[in-house]
Amino acid sequence: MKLTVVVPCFNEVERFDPDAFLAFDAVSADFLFVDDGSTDETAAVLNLLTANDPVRFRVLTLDRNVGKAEAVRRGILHAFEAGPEFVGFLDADLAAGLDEISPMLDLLDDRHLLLGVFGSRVRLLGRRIDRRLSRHYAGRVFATLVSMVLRLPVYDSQCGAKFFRATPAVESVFVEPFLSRWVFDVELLARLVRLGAAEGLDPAEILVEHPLTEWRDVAGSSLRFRHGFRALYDLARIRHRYR
Ligand SMILES: Nc1nc2c(ncn2[C@@H]2O[C@H](COP(=O)(O)OP(=O)(O)OP(=O)(O)O)[C@@H](O)[C@H]2O)c(=O)[nH]1
Ligand SMILES: [Mg+2]
Repeated sequence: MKLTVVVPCFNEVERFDPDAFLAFDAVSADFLFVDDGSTDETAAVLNLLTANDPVRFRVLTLDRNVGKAEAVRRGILHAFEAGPEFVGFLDADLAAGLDEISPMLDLLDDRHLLLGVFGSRVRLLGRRIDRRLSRHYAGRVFATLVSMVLRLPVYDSQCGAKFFRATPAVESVFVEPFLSRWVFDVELLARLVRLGAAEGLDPAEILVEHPLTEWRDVAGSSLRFRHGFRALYDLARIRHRYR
């Protein structure tokens, strides 16, 4: 397949929409669901998909809960084994819909130096970005801190829709476990920037943010207010590690 999309899934039976994945055929893509110890019926729902089409839908089951960051990392490394042209990850709640994949892949197709395309929740005219106001403003403050730490004009590092050119260099970015369970996206960015710098490339040549057409706040998020403090602490650790 051209693209493998890694979908981290933890206790997603309430929010998961198998029909959306079954109906998706905009690009030649397969999906690798990473289930690390869900205690609800998530595994059964995912097995329905793999039974329906074992080529397009695969499940990587991890025996215990390792968190989104590690689930995504393990999924991406597993996806590389099949030698796709592109890899990426997308949240299972489809807050960013499957329709966002095609335009992001087109960017990677058109611009050969690009290594990563990141979905971005920008409230622009003609786009529908529905976020609770509290999350929106907390997100703006966090994004400003991320830009300062990475010295990078990134608008939204945390959006759960990211796609990459499946090169050995990009694979190397996923080899080491991430420092943070919640803000691994920031560390991922720092690693990609470092990768580009090693090749004498400016971040803007290898990375691009793509404003999503639609993003909807899906209830049932595993993110809690208290994780905010941990996220700030992890941001300081990432600054220390990558500066
Ligand atoms: N495999 C795995 N996936 C996880 C884990 N925690 C969260 N996820 C997945 O990560 C994605 C995002 O989780 P959400 O709970 O929506 O949290 P969020 O998107 O960061 O927060 P919102 O912006 O409020 O939606 C979903 O696909 C979850 O299933 C985990 O421990 N293991
Ligand atoms: Mg979500």
